[in-house]
Parts: sequence; structure tokens; C-alpha cells
Amino acid sequence: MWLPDEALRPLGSRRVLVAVGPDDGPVAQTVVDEVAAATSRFGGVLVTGPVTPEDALACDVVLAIVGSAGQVGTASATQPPPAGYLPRTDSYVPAVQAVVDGLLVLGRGAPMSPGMFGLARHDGRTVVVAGDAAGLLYGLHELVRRGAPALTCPDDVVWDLPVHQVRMLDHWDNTVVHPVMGQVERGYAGGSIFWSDGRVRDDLTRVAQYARLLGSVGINAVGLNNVNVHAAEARLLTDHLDDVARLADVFRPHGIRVYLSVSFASPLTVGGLPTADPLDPGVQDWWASAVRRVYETVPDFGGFVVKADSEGQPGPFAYGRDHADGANLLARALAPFSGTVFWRAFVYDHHQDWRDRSTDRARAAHDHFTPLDGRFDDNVVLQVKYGPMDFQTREPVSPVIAAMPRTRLAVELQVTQEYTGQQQHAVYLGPQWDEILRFPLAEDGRTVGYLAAGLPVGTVHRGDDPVPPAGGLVAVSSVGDDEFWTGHPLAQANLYAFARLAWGEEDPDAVLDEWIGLTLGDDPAVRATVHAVLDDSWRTYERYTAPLGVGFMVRPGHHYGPDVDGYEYTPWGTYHFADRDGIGVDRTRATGTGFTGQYAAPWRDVYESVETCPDELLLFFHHVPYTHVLHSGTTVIQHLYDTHADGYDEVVRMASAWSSIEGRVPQAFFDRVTQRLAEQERSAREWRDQLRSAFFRRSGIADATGRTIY
Ligand code: GCV
Repeated sequence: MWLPDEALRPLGSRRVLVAVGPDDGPVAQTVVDEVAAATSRFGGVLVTGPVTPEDALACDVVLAIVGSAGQVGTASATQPPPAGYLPRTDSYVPAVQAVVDGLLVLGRGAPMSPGMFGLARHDGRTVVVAGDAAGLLYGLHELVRRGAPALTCPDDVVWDLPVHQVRMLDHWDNTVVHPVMGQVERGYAGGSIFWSDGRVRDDLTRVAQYARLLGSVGINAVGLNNVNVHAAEARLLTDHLDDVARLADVFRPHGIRVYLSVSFASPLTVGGLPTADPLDPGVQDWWASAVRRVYETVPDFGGFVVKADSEGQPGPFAYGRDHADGANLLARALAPFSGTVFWRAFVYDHHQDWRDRSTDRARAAHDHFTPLDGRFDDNVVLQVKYGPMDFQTREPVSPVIAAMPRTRLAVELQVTQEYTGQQQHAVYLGPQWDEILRFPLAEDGRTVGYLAAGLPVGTVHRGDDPVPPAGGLVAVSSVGDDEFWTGHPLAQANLYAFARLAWGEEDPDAVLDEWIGLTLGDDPAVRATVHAVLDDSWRTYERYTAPLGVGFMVRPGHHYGPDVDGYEYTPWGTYHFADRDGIGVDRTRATGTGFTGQYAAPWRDVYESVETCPDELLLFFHHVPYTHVLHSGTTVIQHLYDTHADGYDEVVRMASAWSSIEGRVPQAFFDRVTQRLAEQERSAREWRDQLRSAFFRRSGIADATGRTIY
């Protein structure tokens, strides 16, 4: 993973002052410990504790919590940044002059928001200032990412702060091995790093390493258990809080709060009450006292993640209540302790009759939740999957995201590669997430990233914006007890990229470049090769699997490998309706399910018409003949033939590129990637041949290129 010891060499070989002032909390201690470890390893010096300005001036690097220290100088900002508005990476020279010359203190009045830091180079000294310990930790790691140049470059200053206030990874870990789903649901990297035989592991060394890695890239929230809460896990809330506390203790020093997934039926199943009705006073009392006990054990507990009335999980519908009633029940129990409920919008009928062409699963979240806009308490965040279906390789952005202006919102991504190659295939998801976050939801140009952050992407407007407080960005984690953490070593890049995009970085290629450097070093051949393998890998995967926005042509249950009709006659609502004449789902208002009507302008019209619908989503919104001509100029069937053949050829090229760097990366890393690329090639060939053959047999139309069809 990223952050090998070597990454800290430039810092560790310097004289470094860490001035945390009166902050004796665990995060500040982590900064001190990181610098202490680095300086002792690489021959530098750590200076800490109360120091004079002279002490500070004798250092090459100064890391300071501003406004709490005092010991390193008394200068105040000559001109604090204008309240509420700061460009993210612009210089603010007067303040930095004060910081460096004075030495250091920006002034208590300066608006240093949580996690924010300034990184300045002035008069031969590198200075990191932050308003809180988390900001100092993030500034330290920005310094590490920049490496030696940050310690030698000309004068410069950068201000940075997280765009998303909550940057969360949800683990779908079961405490015991589930008979069907295994220990980690949709986990492709071995067992849970947290749990073993129903309890927290005795040895939490690996969790500590994980927490350090996450803290270094700004993750500040972790869900500890699967959103499908089975009987054993439901008791974490009541019987095993000591286990939760042990994990919280490991995450806390890295600025990360822990959350539990809870079962809505807990008052019944765990508490022995006759009901879990959210309006029942006994149920409300039960939750209030359960939550009180949690906070007695874990005072900085983050809150709950809830999957209710979804895929068999219990919820408020059983009592004739709606999801605002359900979410507010938990929110009110958490409110006295400043806890938050992340309430998932993934609610649909998974017992649909496939014969029923009028019901459309894509509509479900919008139908259920938009009537509730404005009814959720302030400490409820509605957690919405990025697409209306379910983490497919290609989906339109969910219309729910634009449709609930009075609700706090978090967008949910999937780092674990359920439908994107299961960490057998090299698929870098940064470009997919980038497209999602940049998607302009409506005519006012607001993007998904904007709404999830409460901020325009790339700016730091904190003024008079009417958007409710930010919900954050959430993703399902991909980590397990595998030697390489993520099964496929290159899948580590996705974990890294999620964190960096959640922080606010905007260029997935640059983020990938960072990950390569931090993980595999500076060898230009390695860098170029990993880029050659990963840069376009999401689109490559799309080419050989899911054509033009059709999803779910996967094997039912485990979701790996091709199966054109695997989900076609099932209750899951996941159909493509391919027959001998055409393919796709008519979701138009004119003749289909009306799903296009859930979008704001311009998308409701863009998607409604085959003329304007983007090619890559055509079959998500329209049922068309195989001979329909795409904007690209080719027919639907020829596109399918071409992309599946070309996608496979690209995988062959990826494998060949990788083979060229044997000996330049650690052998075990090289071997694992090589082995996974071989499986990717086998699987892509299977996808190619099954889909090309299946659609030739259905349509009877020949591949114009004459390539083999079986
Ligand atoms: C945790 C999909 C997955 C399920 C997952 C569900 C969800 O349906 O296949 O394994 O359940 O999404 O996000 O809740």
C-alpha cells in the first residue's frame, strides 16, 4: 500500500519542529509519533514541546497547530482571509508572511475550518499550519506526498481543506462467516480485518496500519459492519460494545470516527419488545437507552448506517410508517450526542414479477424518498447510490440527488468491485467517480459533487449558500485480510483514489500518479506501465462487459462473469428485454416507465429522446432495434460486436505491458498482478465470445468485420 517508510525519508532527514501546543489529543500525538519515527529512521531531529521562536527558526520544517500553540510565537495574521471564502490552492501571502516571519500564528480569528491546513515555503523553511490536529495530520501527509521538492522548492504557499466534510468507508463485514455471502459481503480480498468468530480480533495491528493509511488521505469515518445486519451483528450494539470501543481506539488517533450498521428491528429482535414501530414510545426509549450506552463506551461514536426495507432488511414499512419516521427515530436518539444517521435510499421491490413491464426498479428511490424531502431531522443524511440501479459499470446519475434540496445528502460509491471485475480485473475507477462527481445535475450547473459537499466542486464557498449542510461522500470498502489488502494489488489505487476525490482532488489521472509514486517509487518505466494498464481500464472493462448502459448480464448471485439472461426472468427488476429485434429498457415518459421524468431539465429531455440520449446510456433509457445507428455512426449490434472484441484485445495489451516491468517492482506484487491479468484475459475472452455469439444468435445479423462468432 501507499506510505512505505521510504516516503518519509525527505521529512525524516530534516530538523522538524512539531508544535501542537496544548492539544494533547490522540491525533496530535499521531503527528508527533509519525515525525519521531521518520526522524529516528532517517537521521533527522524532532523538536517538540514548548519552544521559543528561536527554536522554531532553527528548524527546516515546522508543523504547528495555529491558534492553540502560542509557544512558538505571538504574531497574528496581518490580514485574515475574507470570511467564508478561500480559493483552495491560492496563495495568501500576507497571512503566510505572518506565519513564517512572525513565526507562525495566523491568528485565532482566521477561519481555519476543520481539517484545513496551509503549507508554505519561505526563507528556506517549510511550514505547515492547521487549525486543528486533523488538519495538521493532513498537512503532514501533503508534505509527504510532495516529497523532497516540498522541502527545497522556491517560496510558495498552498491552502487546502476537505471539500466533503464526511469522507466515509463502509465495510460490509460480518462478524461471523455468512453461509452465502462469506465474511465480507461482496468482499474480494479475504476475511475481515476487524472481526473473527463473532468478536473483534485480538490482534489489531493490521487495523492500526489501515487506520494510518486512511488517516493519511483524509478518511474520517468508517462503518464497521455490513449494512445487511444479521443476528450476530445486531448484537454489536448491545452485547459487544467493548469490541466497538477497541476498534474506535485504533481509529481515533487517525482522526476517524466509527459507525455501526444497525437493524431497524433491534427493539424486537434484540430488545425483546413486541414491536419496532418508530412511533411507539417504548421503541423510542429503547433506542435512546441503547444509544446512551454506546456513548458511555465510545464518547466520539459517529452514529448509525441503516439499510431498511431493502433486500429483506426490516424497516418502517412494516408498521405503516415512512422512512422519515424511521430515520428520525434513530436521529433523535443520537442527537443529544451529536451522532448522525446515514440512512440509505437503496429501497426497491426485490420481489418484482418479471412479467410486469410497468414496474421499474430505477424509479424506486425517487418514488419513495422525494415526497419526504424536508421531513428528515438535521442529523439524518440520506445516503444515495450514485446510480438508480446498483453500482453498475455504467448508469446514469441517480435523479434523487437533485431532487431533495431540503435533505442532507451523501453519495455512495463502491470501491469494492462487485460489478466491475471483483478485484480479479484491473479496473481503475477514478475516471468513473470523476464523471459522476462532475455530472451537472440541472440547468444551474450544480454537480453531484457540489450537492454531496454542499459546495461547488473546486471552490470553497462557505457563505450564504442555501444547500443544507453537507452529507459527505461514502464508499463501500474493498479491503480484507489479503496480503495485498485488496486482492488485486492494483485495486489499492481505487481505495486511494476514493479518499483523494472525497478530499476534493479533481484529476483522477493525477491521483493515480500519486498512488503509483507513493506505492511503487519513482521508476519512470513503472509509472508509465501502471498508467498504461490502468488509465483507460474502466472503459476497457465497460467495452467487454456492459454495452451502452445495459447492466446485470452477470451470473446471478456472485455477479462474476457473463450471463446474458442471468437476471432476465428473476424478481430483481434488472432486465434488458433483448429479443430478436432489439434491446434496452424503454424508460421514457412517452412510451415507457416514465423514469426520464424524474430528472430535472435538461436531462429529462436529453434522456427522453434517442436523438439526444448519449450513446453510452442509450440502452438504459431506450429499447431500440439492433440496426439503430448510434451517434458514433455505427449500429447498436456492430457496436456490441466491436467493443467486445476490442475490449478483449486491450486486455491482452494490458497484460503484455505489465510483463515488461518484471524486476522493477517487488516480485510478489508483480506475480499477483500477473496472475490476475491472466484471469482477466480469460474472463474477457469469455465475455467477448458469449456476448458476441448470443447477440448474433438473437439478431441473425453478421459482424461486418468478419471476426469469429461461435
Ligand atoms: C449489502 C447489492 C449487493 C448486495 C448489497 C446491496 C446493498 O444488491 O449485491 O450484496 O448488500 O447492494 O447495497 O445494500
